[in-house]
Amino acid sequence: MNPKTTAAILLSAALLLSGCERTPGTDEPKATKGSPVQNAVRSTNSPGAPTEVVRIPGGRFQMGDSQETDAKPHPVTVSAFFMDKILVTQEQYEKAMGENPSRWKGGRNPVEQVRWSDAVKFCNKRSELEGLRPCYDLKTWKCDFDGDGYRLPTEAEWEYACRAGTSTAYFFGDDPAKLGDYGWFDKNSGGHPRPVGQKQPNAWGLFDMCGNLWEWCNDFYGVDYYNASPVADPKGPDAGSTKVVRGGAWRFSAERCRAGYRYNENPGYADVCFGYDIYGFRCVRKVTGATK
Ligand SMILES: [Ca+2]
Repeated sequence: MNPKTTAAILLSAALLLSGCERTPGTDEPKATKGSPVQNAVRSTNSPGAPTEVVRIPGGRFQMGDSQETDAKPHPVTVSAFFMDKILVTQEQYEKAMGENPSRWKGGRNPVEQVRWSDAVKFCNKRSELEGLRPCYDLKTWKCDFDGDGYRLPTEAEWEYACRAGTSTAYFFGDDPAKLGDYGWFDKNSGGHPRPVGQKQPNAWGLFDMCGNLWEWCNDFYGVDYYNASPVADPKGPDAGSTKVVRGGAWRFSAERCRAGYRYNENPGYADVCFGYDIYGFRCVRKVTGATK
C-alpha cells in the first residue's frame, strides 16, 4: 500500500469518526442545494492591519433570487450594523490567533481553510482585543446578538449589505459579463484566492462581496427557511447541520456570485474536520447607543 493510499484510508477513518461529511480537496463541495438539509468608521485597534468597518444603514429590501428553489424573494428589514470592508486577512487572523491555516499564503490574502468554528473563535478574540463583549459561547456555539463584539453576519445582513440598495442579480446589474470588474471567480482568478480589496467595491464600499471566497454567515442553512422567516432581522433556523456561506468564490462560476445565491457547508465544530480554501469571512458588530 503506498503512503498516499494509507493516508486516504486514515483520513476516511478520521472523517467517519468525527461525522465530517467529506474529504478535503474534492472539487465542488457536496453541500446540498435545493433539498432539505437534515436536520465609514475605522476600527482603531484591530489585530493586524487596521480594518475599516462600514456603517450599514438599516432598511428594507427584497431578499432572495427567483431563479433559485431555496431563495424565494420576500421582504426583510435589517437594523443598522457595522461590517468589515474587506475579508479578514491572513495577517489579521495570524496576529490575533497565532496561526495561519491558509493554503495560499500572503498577508493581504484573505484567510481561508477556516471552518465556521474558527471564524467565530476569531470574532471572540477580536472582540477581546478591542475591549468589546464577545458574542459567541464557544461551548454551545450560540451567538448573543446583544453583545457589542464581533460576530458573523446573518444571512439577511450579508445579502442586504451585498445588494447595497440594488435589486438586480448582482450589485452592479444583471450582466455577469461585468463581474470581472468586481470580483474574482473561475474565469479570472487564475486558480487561487486573491489579495483583498483589488476589485471595485459595491455602492456601500464593501470589497470582494462577489467571489474570492465564500463568506461564512452566522445562520444555519434551512432550505425552506424563507417560507417562514420573520420579516425583521431574521437570524436563521434554530438548528441545522450546515451553516450558510454566501457570495461565491475563486473557483466557482459567475452564477454562484449572484447576490441572492445560497450555499451551505458543515461548520466543522470538531478539530478533525477540515477547512477548505474556498471559505473565508468578514465580521460585523452591532451599532450601539454611542454609535447609533
Ligand atoms: Ca466574497
